[in-house]
Amino acid sequence: MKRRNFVKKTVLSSIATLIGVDIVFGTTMPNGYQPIILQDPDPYKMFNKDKGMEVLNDRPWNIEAKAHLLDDKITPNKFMFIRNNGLIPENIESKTWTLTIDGESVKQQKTYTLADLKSKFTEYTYQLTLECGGNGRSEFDPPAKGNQWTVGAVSCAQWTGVRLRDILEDTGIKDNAVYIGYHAADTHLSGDQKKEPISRGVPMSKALQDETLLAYKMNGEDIPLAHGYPLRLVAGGWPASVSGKWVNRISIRNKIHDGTKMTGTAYRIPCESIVPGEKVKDEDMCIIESMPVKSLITYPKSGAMIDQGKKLDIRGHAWAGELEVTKMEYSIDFGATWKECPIEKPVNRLAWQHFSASVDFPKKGYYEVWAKATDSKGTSQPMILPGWNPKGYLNNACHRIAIKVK
Ligand SMILES: Nc1nc2c(c(=O)[nH]1)N[C@H]1C(S)=C(S)[C@@H](COP(=O)(O)O)O[C@H]1N2
Ligand SMILES: [Mo]
Repeated sequence: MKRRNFVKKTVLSSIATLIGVDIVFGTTMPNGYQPIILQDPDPYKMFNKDKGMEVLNDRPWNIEAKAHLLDDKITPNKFMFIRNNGLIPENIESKTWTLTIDGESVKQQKTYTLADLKSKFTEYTYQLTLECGGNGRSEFDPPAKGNQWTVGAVSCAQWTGVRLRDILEDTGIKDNAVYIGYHAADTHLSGDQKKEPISRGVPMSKALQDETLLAYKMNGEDIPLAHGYPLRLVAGGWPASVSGKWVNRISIRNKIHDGTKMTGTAYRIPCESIVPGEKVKDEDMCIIESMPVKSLITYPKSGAMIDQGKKLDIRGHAWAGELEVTKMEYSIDFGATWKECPIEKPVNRLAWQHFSASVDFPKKGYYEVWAKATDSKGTSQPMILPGWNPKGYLNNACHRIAIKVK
């Protein structure tokens, strides 16, 4: 065999290995051609995301928004961050999808189709804030491993579905129930079907709240595949990792759920604050529950320029886990002084709230606008980084934007 043909044959067979089947007309395939099936997928097209979104990882897919993209009161899909721990399930058939409720503390194990859920239970719609526990991780020092989220791993879409409580009451809950844990259809990165990428849960008190939904719609439409089609758990105000996507089983547990990413440093922080970098004993780690108070300036975009003598209208959102934001302030002098501005009531519990202000700048030059929210218990956002923790969770430092007055 001529060397050129030999090279082509070996290249062909290695491409065929990647594809998994033979390339039937491989000999007529142009030299150096990359078959479409091996070309990199365009995540923006694949997930219908705005081109301004930032891809942090492609295996698994992790994509975040930027502050100015989150200006809408209800986050549309194109600006919604994607956080995956494993591989998105393929070939989902909503007609044959089922949800099973089982576990040590279920009275009667039951399995429901989506049609059962929709016909047997009352439908509710809530706008719910979902923020990744690791949002803001990129600022921690020493750095924490994981996706380097800046500020854009938060969303507040409108979710429609049935109350988890109604389903759990339909199966019956034993007196010894402590926690629920979800199981889902995504695949572990290793491809090992026995391993779960993530399987988290919440205490019964959170599971039984009015706003904890098993949702089949997002913003009035079928949930986009990347966000959990055809069924996802939505528990607003808590780290979004408890809002299981592609959920097909929920266990009522007689102990704290011990699924993947419930233990060690995953979604757990030192119960007491520690020196940055310090090792923490396993028994001194606590599971993250309600997310801390936080806010985001969504208009204008950082770096905006305005003319001297003009006021600048700023706006954004604030949220506080299980609590409400009761006070909103901004500073243009690096936090030396603060001015209060109006904060709207949430449309429903666990939805983010909106603030706006008309800001006056005394003269030409560089400024930063810092925003600070305070929750109903009187806790405010820290101006800079809060307590260090091994995985870089819960960075709720004041959001800051740059402004030039010319
Ligand atoms: N089945 C499943 N559910 C999941 C995840 C996952 O990887 N698999 N990631 C969780 C995490 S860590 C977050 S922050 C949210 C992200 O939700 P989103 O991708 O819809 O924004 O989904 C949670 N639910
Ligand atoms: Mo997350």
